[in-house]
Amino acid sequence: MFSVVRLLRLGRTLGAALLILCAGSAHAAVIQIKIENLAFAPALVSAQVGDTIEWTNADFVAHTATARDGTFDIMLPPNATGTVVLKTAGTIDYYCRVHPNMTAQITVSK
Ligand SMILES: [Cu+2]
Repeated sequence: MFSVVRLLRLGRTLGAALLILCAGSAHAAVIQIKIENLAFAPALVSAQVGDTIEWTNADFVAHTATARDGTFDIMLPPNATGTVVLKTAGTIDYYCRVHPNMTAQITVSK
């Protein structure tokens, strides 16, 4: 026969196991950013570690997505698509090396 104390302990153990399962089951997302008319759209995005950012250049000129901290530097010829997987939490400021006034930001949370 289970005592009440034993049942409570079992419940707590199951609860902890469920929490771990839920934490591990977050699905990575693909976040799309379009480059059009010399601008990143949206310029501000929020993401999570493990998510993928996918840029598509809809302009007739080449652009880059270049992180100021050196995390990534992606060439984007006209009609090209480029991706990066976000590995660490933090704020990433990036810009286009061809048009330095094109700036944008990704906020990555855990
Ligand atoms: Cu550009």
